[in-house]
Amino acid sequence: MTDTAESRPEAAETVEMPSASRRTFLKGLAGAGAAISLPATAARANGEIGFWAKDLTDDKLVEMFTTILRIRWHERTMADKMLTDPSYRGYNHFYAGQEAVAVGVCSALRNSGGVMEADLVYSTHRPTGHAIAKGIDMKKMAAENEFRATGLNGGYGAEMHIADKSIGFMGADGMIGPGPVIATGSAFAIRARGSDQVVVNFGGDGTYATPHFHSALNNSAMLKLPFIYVLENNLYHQYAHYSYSCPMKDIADAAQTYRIPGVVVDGQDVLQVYNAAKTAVERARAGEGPTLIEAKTYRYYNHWGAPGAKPGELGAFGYDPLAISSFRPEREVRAWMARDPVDIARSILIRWGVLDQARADQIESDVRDEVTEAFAWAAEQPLCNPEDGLKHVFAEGTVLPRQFG
Ligand SMILES: Cc1ncc(C[n+]2csc(CCOP(=O)(O)OP(=O)(O)O)c2C)c(N)n1
Repeated sequence: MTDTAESRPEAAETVEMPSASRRTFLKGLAGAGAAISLPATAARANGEIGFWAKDLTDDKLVEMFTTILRIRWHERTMADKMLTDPSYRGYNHFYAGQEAVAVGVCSALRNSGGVMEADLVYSTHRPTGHAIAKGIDMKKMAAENEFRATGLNGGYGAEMHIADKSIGFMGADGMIGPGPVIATGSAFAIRARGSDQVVVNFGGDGTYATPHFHSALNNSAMLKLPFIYVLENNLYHQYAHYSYSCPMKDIADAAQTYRIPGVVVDGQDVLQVYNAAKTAVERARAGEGPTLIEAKTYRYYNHWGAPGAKPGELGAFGYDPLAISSFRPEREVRAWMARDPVDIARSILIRWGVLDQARADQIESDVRDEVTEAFAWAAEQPLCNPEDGLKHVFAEGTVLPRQFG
């Protein structure tokens, strides 16, 4: 086993990356398949990304792989519960398929010390992967997601409102749009305090067409804020391909308007994501301003919940009864699953001599036990009281209904 990585080869010589354009999307529908080749060097589009991952210790690399697995098995376990256990109350916008993005980014951050020390992450309606990568307590998150009183937020938030300030996980957000504006406000406060913290906002391709995306990039560029916008381009916002709301193939091109670095990375390769994130973090900490990172990725499950999925199987396929029609071809899902972030991370670490297959299998088995234990613990917790639902709101007392004017 090597400790660091003088002799390590580059993570991937070439990567198979499904194209983002609507034309290729339609071609995929017509049977041409979704995968095309893209040189890995494209990830270093503007030549400014360091190859930091080569210097990671073996322990850190194993921790990153373990966290990817933790997210994967959290999502699979929860999907199976939704499909098979009628007493299970939780729901989720599943993150499976996108794990390398959350882990690559959060591995480049400071993840302890509370809101005054840790780097801050603002998440989305698809938050469980970001939360696990930031270091959330999985037991308490599982309880929260099932509306249990001992959950992270007392059982009143559930999936789209989980938060844990102690690790700088500032919260999921059910609203598409406002997150980046709140995050840039935080970055402004950090600058005003003279802290070296950094703020990351995760957002989907669906956020490109919101005014908040542009406002956040413009303001953070003008004020050189320690802000990183990680745009997870999983091709679809809900059920619509992103080419319906964005004129560019690479959303990262939007960075040019604001004169900040815009970087495209293969979101299935945790080390490519880490390299880009680390470069952006160094820039932000040094007071040089924001970066937009676009990670090309894919979600294996449906937009919401587990329609189209089968217990014990990864991914959702076929007709989605919640959508007007099946919104993506099965072969596109399978093409992306052939470039799985778990497999890619595992094979890089084995190639680098950091792990062997037996140890990788043992780690995966331990993670599965850990996840099972978290869900079992959560299931035994007391439910929150509906009567307490108005606790922790800004005002107490009675407000008389009245009309204006
Ligand atoms: C202001 C607002 N409008 C509409 C919605 C409904 N909605 C939930 S998720 C979503 C699409 C999000 O797409 P994207 O940002 O690409 O993330 P993805 O779900 O693909 O991960 C929409 C429109 C919402 N949550 N908030």
